[in-house]
Amino acid sequence: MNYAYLCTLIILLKQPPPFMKNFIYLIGITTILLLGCNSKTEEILQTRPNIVFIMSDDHAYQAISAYDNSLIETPNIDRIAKMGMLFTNASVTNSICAPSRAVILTGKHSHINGKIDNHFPFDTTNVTFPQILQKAGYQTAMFGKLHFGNNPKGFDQFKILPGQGAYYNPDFITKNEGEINVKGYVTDIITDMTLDWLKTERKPEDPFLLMYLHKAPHRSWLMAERHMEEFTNKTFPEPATLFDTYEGRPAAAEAEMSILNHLSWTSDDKIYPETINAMNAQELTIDEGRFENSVGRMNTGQLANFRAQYDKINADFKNNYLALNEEDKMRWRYQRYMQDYLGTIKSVDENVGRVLDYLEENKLMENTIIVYTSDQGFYLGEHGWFDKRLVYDESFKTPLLVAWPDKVKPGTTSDEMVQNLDFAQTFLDVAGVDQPSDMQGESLVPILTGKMEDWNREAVYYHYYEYPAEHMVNRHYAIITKEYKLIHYYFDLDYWELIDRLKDPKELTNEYDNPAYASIKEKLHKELEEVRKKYGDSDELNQKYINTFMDDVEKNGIFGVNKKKLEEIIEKRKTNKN
Ligand SMILES: [Ca+2]
Repeated sequence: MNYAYLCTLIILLKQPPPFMKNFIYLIGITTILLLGCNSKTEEILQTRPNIVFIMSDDHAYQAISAYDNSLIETPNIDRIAKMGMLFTNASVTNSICAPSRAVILTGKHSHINGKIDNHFPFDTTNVTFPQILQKAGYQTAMFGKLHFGNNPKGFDQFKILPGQGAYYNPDFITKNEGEINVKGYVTDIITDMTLDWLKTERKPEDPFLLMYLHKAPHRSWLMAERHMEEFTNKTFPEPATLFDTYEGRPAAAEAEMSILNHLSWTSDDKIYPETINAMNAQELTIDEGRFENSVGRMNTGQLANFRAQYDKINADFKNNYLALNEEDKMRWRYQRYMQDYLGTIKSVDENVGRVLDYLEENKLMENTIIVYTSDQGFYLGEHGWFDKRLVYDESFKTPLLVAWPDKVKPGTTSDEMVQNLDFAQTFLDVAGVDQPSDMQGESLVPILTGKMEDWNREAVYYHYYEYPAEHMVNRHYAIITKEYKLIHYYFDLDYWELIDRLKDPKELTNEYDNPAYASIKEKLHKELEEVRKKYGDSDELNQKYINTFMDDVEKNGIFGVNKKKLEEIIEKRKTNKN
C-alpha cells in the first residue's frame, strides 16, 4: 500500500460520502493500525479550516435579531451567534461600499490601499488575502457583489455582479463563462451559485475560502415576490432620533440623507411615474432612470406580483400623502423605507439558512470558520436618515457574528473594538499562513479563542473621503474608543466634534467646546495624532486625495451633487490656492 493511497483514504475518512462511510472507515482504521501514522500523515490529519465569509451590503446591525429584534427576526443569521461570538463594537474604517471591500481584502486602511471612495477603481497591484490563501493551497471562490470596478484576483472561481448589480434577473461577470444573465431574484441566485459550487466544484482534499456576498439590502430596495404581501402590510417602530435637528453638528446638517427629502420617489418609495404625473405636485420628482433600472427589469409575472401589492400603496399615496403635515410625511416615508429594506433582508436570512443547512448536512461545520458581516452599517431612520458614511454608530459599526466550532465558545459576546481591517490577518492566522508585515489590522483569533492577554487595542481609526458627492457628507477622520469619539471634519467644513458614547449613545451632543471635557479632549487629540502616525495617515495625504478627486470632478463632473454647492467648493478651492 503506497503513501498516496493512504493519504486518499485518510482524506476520505475525514469527509466521507454517506454510502461509503462505514466501508471506508473500516478499511481506513485497519490501514492506519497496520502501518502506523508517520509525521506526514499526521500533517494531513491536521487539515486547515475552511473559511466561509458571508457579507451583505448595507445590512444594519439594528436589522439582525441577534442584536435587536424590534424590527425583524433573522433566525438563520442568529444561528451563527448561537454557535459562536457576537461582536457589539465591530466597525469599519471608512463607511462606504467599495472602500470597505478594499480594506477587507488588503488588510490596509483606505489611504494606504488607495481605494478611498467609490469614484476611482481599485488598484489591483495591491496584494489581497485570497491571493495569499490561494498560493498556500486554499481553493477559492467568490459569488455575488464585489463592487470594485474590476475583477477579483486570487480566485479559482467567481461569479460577480457588475457594479451595484440588479435585484431582478441580474447579469453576472463570470470567470469562465463571460457575462451571463440569470432569471430570478438576486439573493436566491447568488445562493444557488454558492451551493452549486459547494456541491460540484469544491475539492474535498483542499481547504477552501468561500466569499458569499449579497447585494441586498442595498438601495434601491426590491424584495423577493414571496415577501411583498407580508412586508408591505407591516408597521415598524420609529427610532427616537427620527426628527433630529442636528444642532451643534454642521456636517450632519449638510448631509443629504434625509428620508423625507432625499429618497427617490420612484425607485426607493415605489411610487409609479404615472402616479406622480397624475398628482401634478411640485414637491414630487420623477426619477425614471432609477425606476427603469430596478422595477423595469421585472418580467411580466414578477411585475404582476409586484403590482398586486404596490398598487394599493400608490392609491394610498395619491389620495392621502399631500394633505399630511411634514412630520407625518416623514413617518409615511419611514414606513415605506423600512418595509422594502427589511423585506430584502428576509430573503438574505432565508438564504443564509440554506447555506448553513448544507454545511451542517455535509459535515462541513466542524472544521469551518463562518463569518457574517456587512460592508458597513446603515441608518434606519436614526437622525432622520437612510444611507451611511458618517462616523456615528449606525454606519460606523457593522454586524459581526463568527462561528468556529470547538474554537469559539457558543453564545458568547465581545465588545472589543474590532474592525473590517482585521479580517485579512484573521483568516491568514486561521489558515496558519504568515501575515505580511505591511498589513495594518490584527488577527481576531485571540478574542475568538478567549486568549485576551494577546489583545490590547483600545482605539480605532476612521477616515471617510467621498465629498463632494451624492449625499454630501464632509470628509472626516476620527479616533474612537469605547467611551468617546473625536472627529475632525476637514473638507469642505473645518471643525471638531467630541461625542461621549456612554452618556450620549444617540450621539446628539457635540461636547467639543464644553469645558468639562477639556482634559479628555486633550488626551484624545494626542491619541489621535499617535494613531494617525501609526497607520501612516497625514494632512499631506488628505490634500493629495482632495486634489486627485477635485481635479477629476472639475474635468469630468460628478453625479448627484447640487450644481451651486459644487461651484462654491470649486471657487473656494481656487481662492485658497491663490
Ligand atoms: Ca455598502
